[in-house]
Amino acid sequence: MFEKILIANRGEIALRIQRACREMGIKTVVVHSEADREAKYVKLSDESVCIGPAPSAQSYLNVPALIAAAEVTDAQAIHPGYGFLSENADFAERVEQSGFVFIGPRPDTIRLMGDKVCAKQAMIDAGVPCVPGSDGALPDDPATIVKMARKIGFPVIIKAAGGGGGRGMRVVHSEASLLNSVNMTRTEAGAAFGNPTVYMEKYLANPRHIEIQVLADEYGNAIFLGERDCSMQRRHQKIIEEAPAPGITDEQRRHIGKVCAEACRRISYRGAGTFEFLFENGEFYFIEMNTRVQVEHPVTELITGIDIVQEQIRIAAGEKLRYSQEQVKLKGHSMECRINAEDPFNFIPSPGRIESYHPAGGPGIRIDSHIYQGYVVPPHYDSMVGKLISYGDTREQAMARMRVALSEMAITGIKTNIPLHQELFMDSAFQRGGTSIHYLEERLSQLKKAPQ
Ligand code: MV4
Repeated sequence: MFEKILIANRGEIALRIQRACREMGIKTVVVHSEADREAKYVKLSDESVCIGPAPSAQSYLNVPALIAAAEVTDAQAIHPGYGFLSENADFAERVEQSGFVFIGPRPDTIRLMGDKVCAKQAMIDAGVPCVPGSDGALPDDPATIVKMARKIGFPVIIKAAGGGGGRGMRVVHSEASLLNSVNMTRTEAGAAFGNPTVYMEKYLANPRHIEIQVLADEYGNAIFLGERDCSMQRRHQKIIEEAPAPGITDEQRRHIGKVCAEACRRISYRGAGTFEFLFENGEFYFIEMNTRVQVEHPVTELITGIDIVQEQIRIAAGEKLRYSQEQVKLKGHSMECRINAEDPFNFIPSPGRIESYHPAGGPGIRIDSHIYQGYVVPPHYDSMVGKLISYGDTREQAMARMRVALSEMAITGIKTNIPLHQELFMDSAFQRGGTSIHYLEERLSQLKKAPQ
């Protein structure tokens, strides 16, 4: 096992990774920007290195500074967390070339999944169900594009191969706007991702977003850890996640889970990963694969009892998976509220000093957060300041515990989205479960039209 790991991230996930390391007896190096110097998790680490000024381009995305920090501290491995450089194949490659272990998949796997056309082709080859579409990059010939769209049937969606997570895509409702939309998406994709390649899919009007968590080792072992429903989102920012997904049968879960684990073996996947699907009319359609630990991993941890970050570290150290599929038992229900420093209804960021902090607690409550009274939320980064996670024997119990926790939780000095979560946990459609990816935005526009 590693003796020392460098954590190339900040905030709650830096603390989460540090906790996993400390529990395993691994020393930690935390890198931080000038804006994060005073954070408590920085002081809790065995060593810390300032890697640059506040803007992430000069600190958390500064590859030479990160490699130098690993060199001067004699770290053996680097955990990238999520966001920042976590899905940057060039970074993973530089880490390995410099003699460190990258805690994640091999660089070529990250590169494969980063190109959404290649990723989809790999999944089709591996037997994963995908959204019907162009089966590869769109050609230049306008007549062929029109023919493809007619065959798929309108509406269609044009997506950039270099996009993902909602960036670089455009819905097309009729033939009249097709070629113009393709050209605009190409131009934007070329500018944003340096790759003008686009592809076409049938546009699913009202799907849910359901994802499968997997773990795979270097020896061809791969398992799935059930699914998460992440449909409650606004502008591609998830705000509530849960596991398992309401209404998914054991049969559906076993089937799609087996397909994902098999795909991992097929592509020799290594580490933790997530297969993202759209789910509509009882069918799963693969859209993307994430090759990092995700924000919402705790809901899976709570229903499986498996520490996903520790497993990432063990796999990176060359250990075999410690669980067979039969040993993975899903039990109970878990929900997660992302707590953001922002206005709860207009979403304007609200950085600043936390004057008081009263965390929630009690049975079935977990908080993953680096905040404390007196902590200053810097304005330079993502507004998420923590995650409130509940667990119960049933979905109803997990929801009831979340309602109590949301009423106890008090953060003053900055605005947070806790009031929005309180409203959503009283919402009858959400209480029934199974709302689509469009539900929150529709609900918010109703609130705007009819205040109170
Ligand atoms: C889609 C889709 C409908 N049909 N693809 C958005 C993020 C990226 N991961 C894929 N996305 C979508 N792809 C087809 N063929 C709708 C979305 C989508 C979405 C997906 C997941 C979560 C939130 C979303 C919000 C808007 C659109």
